[in-house]
Amino acid sequence: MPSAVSRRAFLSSIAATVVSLDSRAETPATADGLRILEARKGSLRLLPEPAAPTEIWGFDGTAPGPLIRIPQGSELAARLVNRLEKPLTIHWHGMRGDNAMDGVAPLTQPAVAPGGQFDYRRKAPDAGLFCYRPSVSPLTGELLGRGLKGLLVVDEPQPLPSDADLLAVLDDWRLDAAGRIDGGFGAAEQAAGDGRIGTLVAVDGKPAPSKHVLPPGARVRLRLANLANARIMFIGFEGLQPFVVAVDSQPCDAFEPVRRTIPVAPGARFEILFDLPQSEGSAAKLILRGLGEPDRDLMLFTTRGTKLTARPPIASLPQNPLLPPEIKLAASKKVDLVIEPPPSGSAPATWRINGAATKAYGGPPLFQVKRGTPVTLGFVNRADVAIVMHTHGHAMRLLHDLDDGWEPYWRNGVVVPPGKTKHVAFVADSPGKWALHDDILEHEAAGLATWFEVR
Ligand SMILES: [Cu+2]
Repeated sequence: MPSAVSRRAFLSSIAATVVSLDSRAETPATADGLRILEARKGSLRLLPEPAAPTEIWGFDGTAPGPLIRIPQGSELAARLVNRLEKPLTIHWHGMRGDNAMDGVAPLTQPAVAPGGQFDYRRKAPDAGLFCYRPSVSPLTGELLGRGLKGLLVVDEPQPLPSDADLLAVLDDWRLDAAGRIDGGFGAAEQAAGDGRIGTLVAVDGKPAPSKHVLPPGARVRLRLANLANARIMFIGFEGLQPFVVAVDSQPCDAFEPVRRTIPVAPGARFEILFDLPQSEGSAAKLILRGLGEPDRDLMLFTTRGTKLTARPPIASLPQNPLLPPEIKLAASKKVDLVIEPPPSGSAPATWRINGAATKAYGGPPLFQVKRGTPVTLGFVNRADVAIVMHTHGHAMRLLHDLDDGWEPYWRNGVVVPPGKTKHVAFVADSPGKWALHDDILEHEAAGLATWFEVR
């Protein structure tokens, strides 16, 4: 009879095996530590037979691409090999600093031409869940919409105790009836509206829901990333009590989300801990709330086997000591972005920032600051659709609407509902040219994209 400890260790190894056996099989490094990420065509079974498998573009021909997993403080070294007919980069979404490795063409590097390659080498000072994906203005929406995306996990030295460590790429695919990817990228109604919303919701490259069988009482660490082009996902938890322990790669004090629901915008990551029910045969699940469509199941959990002994209450990850303990708002550089949607019926559809069309990453910077300057940004959304404003290279605080407090977690991207204004603050502590854009990629391609310079 194995002890609880060895049984837990055994279960952890099962969970690790499950993760490494799926479509996100971890990519091995070469002798010099370089991981090769080959962008090429592949196919994915998204619709049941008799539909044909869907032709996709993916890193190593899969979607999501291979999982990259490295220890905190180590070097991330990856070679992008472009076997597609489009220019590419890899943007390491959520990583702070190291501007030359941020992978935004043409802002931080020229795009890698078909047949070319590019080596990324950068330190990984923060532990957390990140993603990797191309950023090539204005093609990014098509590159992701055809499947170029993957996860990067930077492991903290002392992981939170858990019985299962699950990763989930949430995505949606826009398919025609035959299962082919809808080629209508850049459509004006998507650029001016909600973006490219997929017809098929997927978890890890397979139609939702994913199914997980674990022992009663198992503690689950679940790391979610929304890698869809445009769908803002409101995700509810049923049959379990979730605690958020990290948002957008940065740990926070563990908290139970209001109404057991989290809003997960494109590009957002959440780490959640929960305990499965104590009784065998119990069910728990994650649900994608409808917002005009029926609710649908995302992830289904069933308990089976020997009950595990209860663990101590869920604890927080250590906070990131590299982030500023305070941001001097009164002394901050204040920049408002008044964001206006394309006039109805206009083609091409062009968003405007502060009254003018931007030239995205090829135009002048929105602002320049000296390194170390606190910055407050106001996002004034004059559109009747939500936008998701993403700042590269920095972690931001979302400020309260009515006082100078802030939400108790860090963000890379914030949802600004239709007609609303949101303020964020951060310390511009990394020199370089940083993209600032809507992470609804059809909005970004249509001009809701600019940049700032830290000198
Ligand atoms: Cu990003």
